[in-house]
Amino acid sequence: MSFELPKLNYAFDALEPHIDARTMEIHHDKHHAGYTNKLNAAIEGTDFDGKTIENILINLDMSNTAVRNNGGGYYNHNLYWEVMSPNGGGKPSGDLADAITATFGSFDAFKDAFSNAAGTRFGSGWAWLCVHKGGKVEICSTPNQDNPLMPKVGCGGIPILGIDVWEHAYYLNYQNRRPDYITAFFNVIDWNEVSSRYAQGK
Ligand code: MN3
Repeated sequence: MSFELPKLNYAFDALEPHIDARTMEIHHDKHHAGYTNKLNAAIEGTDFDGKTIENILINLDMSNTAVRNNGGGYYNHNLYWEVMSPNGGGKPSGDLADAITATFGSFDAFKDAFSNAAGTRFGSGWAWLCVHKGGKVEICSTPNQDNPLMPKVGCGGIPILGIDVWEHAYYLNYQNRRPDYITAFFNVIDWNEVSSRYAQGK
């Protein structure tokens, strides 16, 4: 069994003007495809073959850099595409909104904290909103293609929202202006999808 590059649920240009079509196309068809192919090559014939990506990452030996980098890259981008939507933006409601308010005090305070985590991640990496068992949410950032499912990485828990802050995610449109990309990302967050992941993860 091998992992497949998922199809996007929307067109490459569907997230414009927030994320441009060319960036989306290269990011999905080249970068994510590359992680997928290299992950498959790294696990072929090993004990990982046939396991779910979550199972692989949770039980990962962090010294296995091929699976760490490419398995992380495969999982992280799957999540990233799905938590964005042309109909996104706004704020969460229901249980997720309550959990965010309980931890951060308000949605605006959460937005500041998440933006800060994404903006201050030095070099390449990701910022996450994760849910812990019981429903508490937490923000962290991780380098490269690491994520909190991996042993002793970031805040732990299950990622329910993630932003890619590698330059390949924004450089064509925003150049060095990562903060502008982070602000724009909030206009495409699919809070229904994040809420559904919160409900499953808690
Ligand atoms: Mn990327």
